[in-house]
Formats: sequence, structure tokens, C-alpha cells
Amino acid sequence: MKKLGVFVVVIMAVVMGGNAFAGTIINPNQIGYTTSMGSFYWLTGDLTDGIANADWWDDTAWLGFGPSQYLTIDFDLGGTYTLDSVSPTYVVVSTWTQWAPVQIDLTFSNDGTNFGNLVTCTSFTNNDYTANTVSILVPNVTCQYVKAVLTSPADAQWHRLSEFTFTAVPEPATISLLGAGLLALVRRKK
Ligand SMILES: [Ca+2]
Repeated sequence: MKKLGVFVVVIMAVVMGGNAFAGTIINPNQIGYTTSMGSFYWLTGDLTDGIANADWWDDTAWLGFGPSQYLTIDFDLGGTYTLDSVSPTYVVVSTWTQWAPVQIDLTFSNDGTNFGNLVTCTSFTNNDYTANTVSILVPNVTCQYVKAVLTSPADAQWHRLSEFTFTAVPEPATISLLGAGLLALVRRKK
């Protein structure tokens, strides 16, 4: 019986540990956003509907261009969270010179006015005719609002975006539960 108990605790620790490291995806349906896009060609998708579309032709993907090389997207997470990552999904279609952004700058705010804690990402995959997702790690910043500024490549002012996924660090209750599990494991081993 003791061995079975240890086995159960180990499995629980592995499962919960995995969740703790992965964080919790914030419910996309509660996230609102606005963009700086002046004119647009095609705007039929939704950046926070929980669907990261891999079909480069499907019109649920989001396609547009701005008057400059910069596209700003302001997100309201619908609550205050301690983030651990922001993961944009974009679609690359070389036929129409739609590439990954060359840079994404993320800043964070609690009041929607004062933004700080700049995180810059300049490393992106360009897998053609499919969705690419980059996971941008955020150093545990607590906020309700996130501003994303996307720089497009020089040969294209198009961003074909599908989704922004926000992941929060796990609740303290989850961590203490995991700690209790590990403690029980250590005690059993003695
Ligand atoms: Ca989407």
C-alpha cells in the first residue's frame, strides 16, 4: 500500500508540476483589443477567440496593413494577472510577401495609460503557408493591459495574424498544493 501511495503522489506531482511550469491560459473570450490599423484589406478573424488558425487561406485568419510599418494592438485582459508568456500566432504566405514580424515590443500596464517593463522579441520562424507561434517569455509582470507593437519586414507592410495567447503564472494555491505533494513524497521515502 505504501508503494501505491508513493506512486500516486509522484504521478500527482508530475501532473501538477507540468501545469505549474506551463502556467494557465487566460480565457480568450474575456480579452478585448483594439488596433492602430488605419486602412485594412481583410479583417474577418479574431485575435482572441481561442482559435490559432493554421489554414493560410481560411478567412478566419486576420489580415491587414497599416499606414506605417508599425501595427499597435492594445489588449485588455479583463482582469489582473501575473503573466509568464505572450504567444502570438501569425501566418506566413510568401506568395503575397506576408512574413513574420521582424520585431514585437510588449509593454504592460495596470491602468491602461502608463506602460512599462518592455520585452522585445526579434526571433521568429517563417514556416511558409502555415501558422507559426512564438512564445515570448515575460518576467512575471502583473498587469491588466498589454500593448503589442509589431514591426513588419521592409518588403511588406502586412501582418497576417491569427491569435494572441496569454499565459499567467499558476495560482499560489496550486504551488502550495504541489509543495504539499512533494513534502508527502519526501516523508514517505524516509
Ligand atoms: Ca483567432
